[in-house]
Amino acid sequence: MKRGLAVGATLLFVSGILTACGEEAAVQEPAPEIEAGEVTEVAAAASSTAETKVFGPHEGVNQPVVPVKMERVGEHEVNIEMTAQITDIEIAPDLMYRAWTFNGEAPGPLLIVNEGDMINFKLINIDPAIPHSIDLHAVHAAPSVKFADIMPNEEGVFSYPANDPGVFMYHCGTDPVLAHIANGMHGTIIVKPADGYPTDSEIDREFVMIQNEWYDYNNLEDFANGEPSQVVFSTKALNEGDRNTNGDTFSLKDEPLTANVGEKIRIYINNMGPNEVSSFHVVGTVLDDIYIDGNPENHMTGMQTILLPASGGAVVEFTVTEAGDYPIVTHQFNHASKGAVAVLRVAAE
Ligand SMILES: [Cu+2]
Repeated sequence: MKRGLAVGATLLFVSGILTACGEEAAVQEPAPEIEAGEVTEVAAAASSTAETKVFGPHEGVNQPVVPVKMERVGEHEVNIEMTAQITDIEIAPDLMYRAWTFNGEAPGPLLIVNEGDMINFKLINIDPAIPHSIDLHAVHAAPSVKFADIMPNEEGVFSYPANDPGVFMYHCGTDPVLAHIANGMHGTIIVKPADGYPTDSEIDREFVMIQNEWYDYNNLEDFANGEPSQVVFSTKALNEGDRNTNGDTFSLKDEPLTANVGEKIRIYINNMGPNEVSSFHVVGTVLDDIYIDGNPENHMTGMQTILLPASGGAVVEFTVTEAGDYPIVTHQFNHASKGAVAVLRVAAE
């Protein structure tokens, strides 16, 4: 709404300037001598909606979600196939963002492999306009070779060993990386530890949560020097039937995550940035066990808030001892006030 008003105000302002006298009739609609293109261009600078400002080559491009393909083809080998594509995402009520995505989701689909797996990765770039790529933080690989750009309407195949357990970010690494991440090309890959976590047997319920920021639509200047317009959470399906949401201000408030009193909850959390850290905090409990970056070796206990750098992940575990609503936030409340609040609704058994 606020942005809609801003665009309207800009249009009125521009109309006034261009017609020089600000007659009432001219304010109602652009004067005939104004080229429509001029107005569109100026108005676009203040807008973030897909309807009013779209990267030229992506005008009219809104590609349907393509399910990710993950197939185990051997005891220690998995094939993953993803698309790079352009898809509209609702990031706040009635605010659409023409996101650059993996598979039409932002954050992209959750990837899950086992420690020791060889990942055979195929990236199909169906964006008709620009190259994209995949940078997996979970692997050792030469970026210039294995994270290489895939041109529009082409595909690339790369193999990577996943030998480190944890909760890792993946993202598009194509220049300018900031634009590709801020426009939505990021996600989480979980590499499950071969020997599990020492607290596995205590866990009753688990979720995935991801934090990311949104800025003015495809505005590299705002990505680089501005403040995020929205800071958001999403959840992704860890098991079949779990929810998949995009990074938005409302989904995890309108429809809370749910648990029962007395349960020990595990959350796989990952911060996409692109720019901000997360001070991840669950109101009404203490984080009993924390595995920084999701590695079982990085076990910490009894923490109130964990710091996730841009790209950083963790596994956090806590108990809910009373029924009620438990907000989950980044304790940087300027960011929480921009959307980064989820609710865990705990029912009496
Ligand atoms: Cu990209």
